[in-house]
Amino acid sequence: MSTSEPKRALITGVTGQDGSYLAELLVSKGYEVHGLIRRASTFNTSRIDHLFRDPHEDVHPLTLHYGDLTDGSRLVTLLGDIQPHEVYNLGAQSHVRVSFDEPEYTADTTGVGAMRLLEAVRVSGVNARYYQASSSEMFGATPPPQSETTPFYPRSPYGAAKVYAYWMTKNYREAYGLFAVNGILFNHESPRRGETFVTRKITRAVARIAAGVQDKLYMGNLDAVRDWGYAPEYVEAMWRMLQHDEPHDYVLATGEAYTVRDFLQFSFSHVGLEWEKYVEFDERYLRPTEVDSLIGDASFAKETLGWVPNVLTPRLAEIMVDADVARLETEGHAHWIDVVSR
Ligand code: NDP
Ligand code: GDR
Repeated sequence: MSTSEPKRALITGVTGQDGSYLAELLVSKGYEVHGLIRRASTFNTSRIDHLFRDPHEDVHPLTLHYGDLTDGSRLVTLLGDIQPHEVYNLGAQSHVRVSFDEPEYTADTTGVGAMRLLEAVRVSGVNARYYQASSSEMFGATPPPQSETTPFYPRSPYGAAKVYAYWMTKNYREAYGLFAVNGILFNHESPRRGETFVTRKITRAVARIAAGVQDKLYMGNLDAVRDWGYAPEYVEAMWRMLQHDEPHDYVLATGEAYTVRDFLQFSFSHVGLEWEKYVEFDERYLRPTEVDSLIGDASFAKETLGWVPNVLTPRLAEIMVDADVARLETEGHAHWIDVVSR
C-alpha cells in the first residue's frame, strides 16, 4: 500500500447499530468504507444515510454493495473488487428470542455466514485483517464473571451459531495465518439500538408513556442480569483490535451488573414516572432457555488495547430515554404506530 492510498474497510451489518457507528468512526479516520447491504423492498439504511453521498459525486467515503452472508460466491467477488485491508463481520440474525423461531436461518447467517466470509478472504487472496463479532451469549449458562478463558455454554440457537463462528475465526488464524480476531462483546446499546432489544424497548416505551400515547409496557423476565455498555465506545475497541501487532481474542464489558428491573427503574425515573404502574408481564417474551447472568471481565482489553468504558448503565439509560423523547417530538406520533411488538 502506498502512503497516500487510504485504508479500505468492508463492513457487513453496516445498516445495524454497530455497523453504523463503526462506519462513522472509520470515515472520521480517513478510511474508504465499503458496506454490505441486503436488498430490501423499502430503504433500510436510515442509520447510515448521513454518511452516504450520491455515487455521481467525486468524494464518497461510504460505498454500499448488495450482498448477503448466505451468498458465498458474492462475498468472493466483492472482496476481489474492493481489496479491503480490514474486514469487520458484524452481519447476523442477532435477536436471541427470534433465533428460537428461526434456528436454521440463524445458523446459516450468524454461524455459517462467518465461515463463508473467512473462506472468501482466503480464496480471494486479499491481504485483509478480519474482525468477528462474537458475543457474551456464547457463555450462556457459565456463571460470571466471564473472561477470554471462560468455557462456553450457549443457551440459544443464536449463541450456538456464534460459538461456531468463534471457532472458525480461531481456526482460520491457526490454519492459514490469517490476522483474525474475535471481539467477545457484552451487551452494548445506544439510541440506535433495534427497537425489539430490551433496553430500547424500554426507553422507547418511556418516551411514549410520558407523551401519553402508550399505556402499558409488556415485558418478560425482569430478573435477567446484564452488563450493558455504550455502543460507540465498543466499536472504537473493534478498530483497536485490528491495529494491534498480534491477533488476539478480547472480552469487552463494563464489569458492572444490573437486572432488567434496574434498567426499568433508571429509565422511568428519568422522566419522573414509577415503572411499576406501567409494566405488565407477558409470557411471550420469555425464552425457552434463558441466560441468567452475564458480567464481563475486560481486563485483557484494558491492558492490551488501553480500552476503558466510560458510560455505565445508569447513564446509558438516560442517554437513550433523552434520545427517544427527542425523536418522538421530532417525528410525531404517527411514525410510532406499533406494527411489530416483540
Ligand atoms: P443489528 O441487529 O443492529 O444489526 C445486524 C446487521 O446484520 C444488520 O445490518 C442486518 O442487515 C445485517 N444482516 C442480517 N442478516 C444478514 C445477512 N444474511 N447477510 C448480511 N447482513 C445481514 O446488530 P448489532 O449492530 O447490535 O450487532 C452487530 C453484531 O454484533 C451482530 O453480529 C451481533 O450478533 C453482534 N453482537 C452484538 C452485541 C450487542 O449487544 N449489540 C453484543 C455481542 C455481539 P438489515 O439491516 O438488512 O437487517
Ligand atoms: P440479549 O438482549 O438476549 O442479551 O442479546 P435482549 O435485549 O433481547 O434481552 C436481554 C434480557 O432481557 C430479557 N427481557 C426481554 N428481552 C426482550 N428483547 N424483550 C422483552 O420484552 C424482555 N423482557 C425481558 C431477556 O429475556 C434477556 O434476558 C443481545 C443481542 O444484541 C445479541 O445479539 C448479543 O449477542 C447479546 O445481547 C450480547
